[in-house]
Amino acid sequence: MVLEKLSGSLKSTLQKIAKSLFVDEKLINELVKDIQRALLHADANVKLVFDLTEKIKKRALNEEAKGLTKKEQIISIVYEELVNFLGKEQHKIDIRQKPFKIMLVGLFGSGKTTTAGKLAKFYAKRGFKIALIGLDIHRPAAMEQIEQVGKNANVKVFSDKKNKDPVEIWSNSKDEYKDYDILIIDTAGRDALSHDLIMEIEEVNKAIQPDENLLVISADIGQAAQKQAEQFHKSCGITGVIVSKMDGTAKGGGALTACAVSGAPIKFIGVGEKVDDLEQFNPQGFVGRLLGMGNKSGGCRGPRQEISERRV
Ligand SMILES: Nc1nc2c(ncn2[C@@H]2O[C@H](COP(=O)(O)OP(=O)(O)O)[C@@H](O)[C@H]2O)c(=O)[nH]1
Ligand SMILES: [Mg+2]
Repeated sequence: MVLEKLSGSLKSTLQKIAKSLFVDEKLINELVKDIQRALLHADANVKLVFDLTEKIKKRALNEEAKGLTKKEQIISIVYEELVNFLGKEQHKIDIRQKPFKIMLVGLFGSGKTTTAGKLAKFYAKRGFKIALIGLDIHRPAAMEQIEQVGKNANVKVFSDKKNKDPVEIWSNSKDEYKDYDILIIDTAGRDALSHDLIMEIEEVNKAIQPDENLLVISADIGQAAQKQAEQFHKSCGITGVIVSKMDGTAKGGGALTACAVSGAPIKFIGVGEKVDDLEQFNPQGFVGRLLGMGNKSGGCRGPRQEISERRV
């Protein structure tokens, strides 16, 4: 699973509570220290972590257990506050009309093209007809990559190896878009959010008017994700974030919390290089798995597989 180390530390902390003879302030202080250590190792922001653990401590000391044992109550407080920490609610994409346009933006190497293929597969599996549109005109071999990605996901790709104008590439196939339910648009990135990149995204944005403008962020940048999400939001109005490469780094916890605090809802996470390695992000299910609650604890807190958006 992703964030294995964080999960291991949090689980053993909760086990410590479960195994203790009685709950007192000393144990709660220990719990708080353990959680702080675990989250700081995952590169979560120090201030955010201290705010979180302060809340946990206050609630654990002051709230009544109401039908639960004190230990159960504390475990439930940790769960609830971690869910809040990661954005609280799930933010699903509502495919509102046809063709629904999802554009991916982000820095070079963040995982846009790979994620475009994963999204294509994700929605194709749910019965939508998908086309990928390759607008990365800068990176050599970008068009071959998107074609390969489209082949793996078994969907149509619109691209143009010779054209250097992304707006033109988009416009040239416009008549054909009405045949698709969802268009997934892959754009170019740069090494940093530069004036050139902003200008290009703005132009593409104006021409396409995407329904969802999703920023792809690599989890390995940890808490720096906050600044990146805020910068992209300011310059090109993102509607959400996809945190990629959650499988390859211990810093993913920091990236997730940083996005949550930036106010940009995390809609998906990438958990591997393959076309199926994408999950809708649901803070409740995610924290449930992190703490090892899964479906075993009665189901209500486990990962809930979303099938409600499945096409009938
Ligand atoms: N391990 C892992 N690698 C990923 C993930 N998403 C993308 N990558 C890899 O990251 C690299 C850059 O991805 P790419 O899609 O080309 O990034 P782009 O420049 O933003 O289009 C490639 O080697 C991908 O295989 C992920 O979720 N997990
Ligand atoms: Mg790319």
